[in-house]
Amino acid sequence: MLEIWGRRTSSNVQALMWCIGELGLPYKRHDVGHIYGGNDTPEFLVMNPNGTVPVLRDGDYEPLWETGAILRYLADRYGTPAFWPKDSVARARVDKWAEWSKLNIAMAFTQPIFWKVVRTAPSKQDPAAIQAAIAHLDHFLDIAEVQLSRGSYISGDTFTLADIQFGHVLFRYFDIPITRQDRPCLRRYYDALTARPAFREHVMVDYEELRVVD
Ligand SMILES: N[C@@H](CCC(=O)N[C@@H](CS)C(=O)NCC(=O)O)C(=O)O
Repeated sequence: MLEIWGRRTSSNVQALMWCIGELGLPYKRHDVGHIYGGNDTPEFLVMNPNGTVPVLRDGDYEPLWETGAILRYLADRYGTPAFWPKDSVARARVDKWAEWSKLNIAMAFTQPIFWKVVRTAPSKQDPAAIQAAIAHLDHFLDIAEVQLSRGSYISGDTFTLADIQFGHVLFRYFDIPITRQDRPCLRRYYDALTARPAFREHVMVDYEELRVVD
C-alpha cells in the first residue's frame, strides 16, 4: 500500500496522485501542508527534512520526496513500458519532456503566475510582473504547441510520465483569469486530459482554500 502525505491542493501532490490514479495503485493519503499543517513536526521532518509535500512511502521502504523522483520510482516499479519505456533511448525521450515540463512549464507557472494571481491579495498584485511571467511561459508553451501538433501527447503518440509533469498544471492554467494565446493543439490536448478519470479526480481540484483576499 502506498502512503502519501500532502494536501489535494498542492500542484506537486496533484502530479503524484494523478500518476497513482493512472497506474491504478491503492493508496492512503494524509492532508498535510498549508492550512492543514503537519509538515513541520519532528516526525514529518524525519521523513522529509525539507518540510515539503508530497512525501511517499511504499510499504516499508524509506520515504521519498521530490515529486520528479517519486514519479520516476512509481513509473519504473509499477508503470507499463508504454508509460515508462524499458529501452534507455525511448525512456530518455519521455524523461527529456518530463524534465523540460517540470522546469519550464510547472515551475514557470505555479509560483510566478498562479501564486501571484490566486495566492496574492488583489491589492498587492503586480500586473506587470504577472504579464512578464506569462510571456516567459508563453515561449515554452509555443514549443509545446509545435510538439503537440506532431503527436497526441507531449512526448509522442503515447500517454507517458511526461504528460503527468506537463499536464498537471493545465487545469489551473486554463481556469485562472490570465491572458492566454490561442493554441489549438494545446487546447485539444487539455480537453483530452479532462476526459481522463484520474485527471478529473486528482487535478481538477477546487483551489479556493489557497486564495488570498484583501
Ligand atoms: N521540489 C519539490 C517541491 C515541493 C514543494 O514545494 N511543495 C509545496 C507544495 S506544491 C509545499 O510543500 N508547500 C508547503 C505547504 O504546502 O505547506 C517537489 O517537486 O516535490
